[in-house]
Amino acid sequence: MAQPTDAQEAAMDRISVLKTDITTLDVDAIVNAANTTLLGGGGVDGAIHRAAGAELYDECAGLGGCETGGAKLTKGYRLPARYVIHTVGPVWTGGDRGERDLLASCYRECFRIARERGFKTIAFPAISCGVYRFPVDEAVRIALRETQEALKTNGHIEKVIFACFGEDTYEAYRSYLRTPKGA
Ligand code: AR6
Repeated sequence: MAQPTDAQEAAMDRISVLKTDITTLDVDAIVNAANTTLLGGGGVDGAIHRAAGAELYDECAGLGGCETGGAKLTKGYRLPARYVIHTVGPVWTGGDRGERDLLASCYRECFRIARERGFKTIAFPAISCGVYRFPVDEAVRIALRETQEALKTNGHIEKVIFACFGEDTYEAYRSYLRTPKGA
């Protein structure tokens, strides 16, 4: 595994990995791992819609869906988070259909919206790592690479939280982030 550079280490100070339910987080925006309809589903999507209430569904219904790799913003309604950024991760089908680039695009699009809105705190679930079956190690590496890249040019963001529900994603983030420089 490649070792982190100084710039990456500086970015890591603004990254937290928590084992938690993302719907409980009091941040500017939480990210939803949605599907192209944006009309809800299972996993983290279902949890976010349940916690936010019916008004979230109503706003989503007016958005006209979202393409894979894209992202759209709504309010957070009954969530402690002010906003929800809905992104659509790729379904993993072996890696030959642009899945890695599409997942990277999800993170870039979320950070683009965060920059436009001046968000200071943002929390991500492990996009595509559930029903969409993306290999966790690779997904975590893509998430951290895109986050470090975004943090280099976005001084506004104070904290990026990776909200992990399962042990697999939590351990993958922890093991990547605790690898000491030069080890
Ligand atoms: N907080 C944080 N993470 C969670 C939570 C939660 N409350 N609940 C689940 N996770 P998934 P995907 C984790 O399947 O793979 C939906 O039906 C979960 O353990 O939610 O992108 C959508 O509508 C996993 O690590 O999303 C789509 O149809 C991660 O979130 C489809 O699933 C993502 O798992 C999207 O699939």
